[in-house]
Amino acid sequence: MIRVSGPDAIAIVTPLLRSAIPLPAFPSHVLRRVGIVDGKSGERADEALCAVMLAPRSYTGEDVVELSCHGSPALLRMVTRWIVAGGARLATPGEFTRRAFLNGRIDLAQAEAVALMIGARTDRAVALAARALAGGLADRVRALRAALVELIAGLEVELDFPEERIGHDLDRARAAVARLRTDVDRWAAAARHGRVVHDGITVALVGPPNAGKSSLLNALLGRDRAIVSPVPGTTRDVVEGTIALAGVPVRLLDTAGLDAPRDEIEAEGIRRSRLAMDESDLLLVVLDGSVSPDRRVLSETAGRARVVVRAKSDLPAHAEARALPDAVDVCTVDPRGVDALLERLAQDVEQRAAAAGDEGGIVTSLRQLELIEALAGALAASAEALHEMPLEAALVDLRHALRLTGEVLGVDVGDAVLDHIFSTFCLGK
Ligand SMILES: Nc1nc2c(ncn2[C@@H]2O[C@H](COP(=O)(O)OP(=O)(O)O)[C@@H](O)[C@H]2O)c(=O)[nH]1
Ligand SMILES: [Mg+2]
Repeated sequence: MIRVSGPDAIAIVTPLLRSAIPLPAFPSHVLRRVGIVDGKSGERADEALCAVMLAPRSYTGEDVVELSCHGSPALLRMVTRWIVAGGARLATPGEFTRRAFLNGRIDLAQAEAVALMIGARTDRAVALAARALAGGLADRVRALRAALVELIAGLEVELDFPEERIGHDLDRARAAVARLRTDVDRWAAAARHGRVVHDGITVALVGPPNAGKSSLLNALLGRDRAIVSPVPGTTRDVVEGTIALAGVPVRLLDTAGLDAPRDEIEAEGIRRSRLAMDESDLLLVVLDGSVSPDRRVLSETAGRARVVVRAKSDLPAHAEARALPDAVDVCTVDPRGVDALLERLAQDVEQRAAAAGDEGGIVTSLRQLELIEALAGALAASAEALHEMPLEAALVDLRHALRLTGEVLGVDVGDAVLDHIFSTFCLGK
């Protein structure tokens, strides 16, 4: 689809179309079949569907023409070139959404939700992004903003006319701040869970060579991703694949194993295994259940979030391996042999991703999450100040909180912030 937005959109596209009625006479928001021709030679290039959406009732709030062509990249490049030759220019990443924001069609929180939707990789992440897109967070922040304005105004009156006591009395202000804090703390918790759903988690398979790590990776992925062999040291580079568990993308990293290296390549493999371990949220410590467990791997991973896996459970178990507390048996030669592990992993993921209480799930950009956390801090500081210090101190914190709500919604944010946000979008959104 080619999208043209701006006051000249219709004039620029008109010479390229052949249709029963000319483009400027198109009714708004109606899809019509058109021919697309080379403006110079008049030669027909494609049959397309065309819609005009007149300002302000369009995504950007400007006049918009959309052409749904046949999907050949060469064709799309060609038509785009003609449109550019007619006076348009190529959009920068996220520019349509940026214009929608600048023209007041959506607030900044919703604009960022568009990027979250585009980046959503599971059903669950899509559901959260849809909620954000519908204004889930923005509505809450707007309500908070209104409450802060009222609170600040009340306290200012209190300061200016203390003898008349027409403002909020202090107890009411304290109670109001306490309520707002509870809300914002809940949002922050829910948003942190939401980031897990959106970003997913990374799980590294670690353990001694030949324990069955690569076989386990393949079994979890349901395909032969990593090379499996009885030769220790087969896996040298980190191999990865992603599955969805509990609606959360789970990136699995198979590693070379932590052993004394026999050569330079293996040494590099082990170094990469350690890096993979460091960037992981959870470790699967894979031990061959038929031999004495590798104590070094167990002690090296003891401080980390981990699940100990007793691999090759089809073989007679070694007594010491059997004694490992809380280990999950897996067998990769049996098609159901990893079900127990998948269930255990899904539980772990669910805990990290669980929607916090009645918030029902919030996903935000990292920028918004930082702002919400700062907001929680500002409210906490104002609560303290309302108890101990002169009123002015509490007002400073509350005004700071008010500014932060503005930043979430995009009130008075500078170009630098907008550039940063929209640079993460893809072209054409
Ligand atoms: N009996 C049995 N052998 C297994 C199982 N999983 C892996 N193996 C064998 O153990 C050897 C090492 O497996 P591999 O996955 O390459 O281990 P890695 O070095 O830890 O990646 C191979 O010969 C596999 O066929 C299992 O569940 N049962
Ligand atoms: Mg391997």
